[in-house]
Order: sequence, then C-alpha cells, then structure tokens
Amino acid sequence: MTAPTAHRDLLTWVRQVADLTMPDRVVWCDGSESEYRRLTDELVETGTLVRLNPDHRPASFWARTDPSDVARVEERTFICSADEADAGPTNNWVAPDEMKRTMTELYRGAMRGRAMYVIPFCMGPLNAEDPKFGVEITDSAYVVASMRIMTRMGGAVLAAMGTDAQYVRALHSVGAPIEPGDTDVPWPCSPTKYISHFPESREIWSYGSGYGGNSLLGKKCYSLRIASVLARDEGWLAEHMLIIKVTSPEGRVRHIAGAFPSACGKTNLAMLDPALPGWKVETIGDDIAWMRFGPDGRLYAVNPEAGLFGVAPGTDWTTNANAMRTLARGNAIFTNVARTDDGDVWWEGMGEPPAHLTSWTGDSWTPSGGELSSHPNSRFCVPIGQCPTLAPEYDDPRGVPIDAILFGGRRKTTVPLVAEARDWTHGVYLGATLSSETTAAATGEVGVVRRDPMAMLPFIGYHAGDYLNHWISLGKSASDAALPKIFYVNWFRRDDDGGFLWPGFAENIRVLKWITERLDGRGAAAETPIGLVPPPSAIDVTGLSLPPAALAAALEVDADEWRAELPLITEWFERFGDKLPAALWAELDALRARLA
Ligand code: GTP
Ligand code: SPV
Ligand code: MN
Repeated sequence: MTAPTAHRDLLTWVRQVADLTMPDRVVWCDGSESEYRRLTDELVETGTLVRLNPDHRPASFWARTDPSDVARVEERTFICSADEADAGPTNNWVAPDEMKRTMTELYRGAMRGRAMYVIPFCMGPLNAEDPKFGVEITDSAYVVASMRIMTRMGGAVLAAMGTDAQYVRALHSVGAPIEPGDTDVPWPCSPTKYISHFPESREIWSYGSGYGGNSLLGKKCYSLRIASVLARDEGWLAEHMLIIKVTSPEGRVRHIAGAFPSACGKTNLAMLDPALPGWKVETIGDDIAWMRFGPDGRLYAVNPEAGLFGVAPGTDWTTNANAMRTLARGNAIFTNVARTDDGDVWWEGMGEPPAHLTSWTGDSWTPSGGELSSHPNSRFCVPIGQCPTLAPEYDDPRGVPIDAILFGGRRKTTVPLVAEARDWTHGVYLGATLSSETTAAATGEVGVVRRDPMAMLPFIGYHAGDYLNHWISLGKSASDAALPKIFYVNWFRRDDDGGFLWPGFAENIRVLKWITERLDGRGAAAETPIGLVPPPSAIDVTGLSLPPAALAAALEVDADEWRAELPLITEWFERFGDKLPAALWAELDALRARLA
C-alpha cells in the first residue's frame, strides 16, 4: 500500500517500525465506515469479536480478553524521563535508553504474521488553534476499531497534519507474533508487559497488552501522562475529569469538572439524569479534561476524546439511563461482559439475571453458580456523539468555562457527602490528599485506601510534587474571582450495616444544586475543620425518602475520624520531600490545629 501522506518524519518512523517489527503488511487507516466494517468482519472471523443480535444491539460486538489482560497494569507502567528525579516518587522509572534497548528487542519481529496499522489521530477538535496530533502504530485490529470510537482519527487527521505537523509517536504491539504454520488466538497478548512513556521526546511505547488503558494510546498515555507534561510546560492542566453543563430551573448555566479515581463515578455523573424537576445536566466529557485559561482569565475545559470507555457493571436504566440510551443506538464494543443466549449483553447490576449466560470467561453461566458473569472492570466502548444528553459545546475547540471543580473518591468512612474548600489553595490541598479505595480498573488488590492526588496518581507524567506546585502556581497567576471553586464529594460513605448512606446516581443532582447555590453566593454552609459543609437542611430532599439520620450521617464531620487521617496525610506528604509545596504543609498544620 502506498502511504497516503508526504509527511517525511512520519514516513521514516513508519518504515523504521515496520523494519523492526516485520509485519506481513502495513495498513494506513482512513477512519472510514467501510474500513471499520472490514476490520470488524475480520475480527469476527478470527474470533476476537462476536457480533451481537442486531435486534438488541445494532452494529455491536462482544469481546473477551485473555483472563490475564483485563485492566491497566500500573506496576508495568513507566515514566522514562531522562532524569530519574523527574519521574518522582509515585512513578516507576527506567532510563530512556535502557527502556528503549529492552523494548526494541521485544518489538523485533513482534508483528510477524500480522498487519501493522497506522492510525493518525487528533485529541480534541481538529479545528483547534493548536490541534494535538498523534499517530498510533499497532498490530491489533481491536485497537484500531476502538480508536475509531474513542478518537477523531483517519484521513482527515492525516491531511490536517500536512507534511510537517508535530505529533506524538505512539507504538503498540500485543507482543504475539504468529509463527508460520500457527493460527492466531482470539485475544493475543504477552505475559511480558510494558507501558512506557518518554516525556522529553513525547513518545509512547506499549507492549504486551490489548486492554483499553494499556493499548488505546490516545487515552491515558497521551491525553494524561504525556499531556500533563505539555500542560506543565505550557501553563495548562490535563486532568482525569468529567465535564458537565448544569442548567437550573431558572436557566442559570454552570459548568462543572470532576476528578474521581478510576471506577469511582465520573461516567455516571457525566450522564446524570436529574431526580430534581427542572434541572438539566448535559454531557461534555466523562474521563479526561484539558483546561486552559481563556482571554477572560477563566479556566476553559475541552474533552479530548470522542467516545466513552465506561465501566459496565452497575450501569442500568435505574442508575445510568443515558448510558443505556447511548448503547441502545448500537455501534458499541463490549469487552468482558456476559452474553445472553439471544445475542444481547448482560452484567451485574442490570436487574434480574437471565437463567443462562455465557460469562466473560466463555463459560456457561447460571445465577446459582455464585460466580460473576462479567469482569468487574468489563467495559463498553461507544461514540460520545450517540449520548442523548451531549451538550452542543462538546465540539467547541474553545471549551467551556469551568465554575466548579469536584474532587471525590470512594471512602466508606470519614469523608462527608460534600465539603467546599475555603479557597484555591485549600482546594488544591483537598485534591492533593484525596483518598480512595482501589478498584478493578487496575490490576492489584481492590478496596485498599490509597492517596490519589486529583485522581491522577497513575497518570501524572512527571514528579507529583511538581504537579502539585503547578496547581498552586496556576491559582496564583489567576484572579480569585475567575478561578473555579473547589468541592470534595463522597457518594460512597457507608452505614454500620455496610449500606450506602447516600442513594447516589440521579440523586447526586441534590448535591450539585447546593454547589451551584454556593457559586451564586447562596446556600447555607457550616465551618468545619475540613471545610464548609452544608447542614442537612441545606440539601434539597424533596421527593426523596431518605431517613434524616442517614443524611446527617452522610454529612457528618467526625473529628476523631479526621484525627486518624492526620498521620496518613503526613506520611503521604513526606514522600514528596522538598518538592511538596509549603502551602500544602501549611494547610495540613492548620487542619491539625483546627482538630486539636
Ligand atoms: P473510569 O472509567 O475507570 O475512569 O471510571 P469512572 O470514574 O467513570 O466510574 P463510573 O462512573 O463508570 O462508575 C464506576 C462504578 O461506580 C460503577 O459500577 C457505578 O455503578 C458506580 N457508581 C457511580 N456513581 C455512583 C454513585 O453515585 N453511587 C454509588 N453507590 N455507586 C456509583
Ligand atoms: C480508567 O482506568 O481510569 C479508565 C479506563 O478510564 S482505561 O482506559 O483502561 O484507563
Ligand atoms: Mn478513567
């Protein structure tokens, strides 16, 4: 195939990678519908995808991964900065030349027997002032199909790149060459995995995994790890945040961004179907926000992605009807969920289970067996354009002005339903000390409380202390009135029996209502040691049957519980040494004094 570009650097790189990895052929992806159809047909042929029943799921597919390749691999993720100190205490580091030597040997011949796909893509609107290009080379057709959903990709991007546009080189191989005489397996991958980032040269090298966050390199690798480095250098923010537009019954519009760790509620809040009459929530992004200061000094957010890669379990008409509507329009790829006998999908949380399913492991499944039908990190991948609540501003390269930033995590105890920061620095402190129970989105133990600054722990592409400094200094360079107000939320606090104190989902609009009242200078709030917390009477519970004691418990700030956090936060801050902003130590000291 002749290359459909005259971009010299790109042509050279593609040739070098092909020489190294030795694929059967090189395919330049144009992003067309017919290409997508051809690739998904091939994937059905090889058994990677199973076509779902079009009566239930038009143009949709079911994929099952190798059982070892189900989540992000944080232990195998590396920030290969030239200087080890720049990776900081929270990232794995290997010297760039050493990593490149190791991975070059892994890549040698790795694509034998496979096609090598070249995917030109753009994160954010193509008509942005400074479009953020990337090119992913991959030997996985599943990755190509998923990238077509998740990014703006193909011929239009390649044309916009011209002959000399800068782009991020993103190389991916599943690391499973097909030897002559061998047949392929449905989910090729390698037990050896590397997800490596080279921040200085803005390159990504991924090897051994086909799972989303490890293989769709425009997402976490580019839009967070590499982009956070660009953002540090250029004075903006690349964040693990949802973006919504909230309109009150009076027609007042507010834009809110929210950072919650993986599998802690961003997609659900982004698609919220408000329980309070007259309120409207529109979706702009569910996972990543790029935020820059506009000419008016306000912070404007863009969603760089074009699709949703959402957690399936727990998604249902009662919890996230807009996700169900988005998926009902078809064009989705479901990975590691269960398949019903009539070719639909099912997962835990979707009402009563059918009498029989094929589970994510491919086994025959019945409800009595006691096993999960779907992997806890099973995912749906679907174009965001199909979301019925997509805001018209989604495609605007200028983004939307952010009025409030939410930080939140999954905490059974201690953290109240909502608290408002006193000011920007206090808000950065709340983000810096954010804690959450680990989830199945990454391999490793689930349910362990860890600090996850701004929900970015696995995604900061440089020293986390420098990252916190960047947040502090952005606040200094902006006027207080223009800065978003910062809030801390926790939908996941439990009662003594282990039940959620707060109903969550559609009811979260009641918390957003209080937040917008605070933005308007209204809404009651009590000073507490940890910030401004609404008295129960300030949360609108009209039409909600929630025992008053439960709301009070959800909002409670228990000084003993918070005193128990102090040594944990101190220990966390000590990891940053000299790099921890003095302003954050001062916030911790002030909290300690208020709790004494
Ligand atoms: P990533 O895509 O991994 O970054 O995750 P996310 O932050 O988008 O998480 P998502 O919205 O997919 O939610 C993850 C899980 O939390 C799902 O099982 C949801 O059903 C559940 N969840 C989301 N919001 C709420 C809530 O308000 N209350 C409760 N109890 N559970 C929730
Ligand atoms: C996350 O883990 O935060 C995700 C899914 O959004 S992944 O694309 O795998 O990173
Ligand atoms: Mn995420």
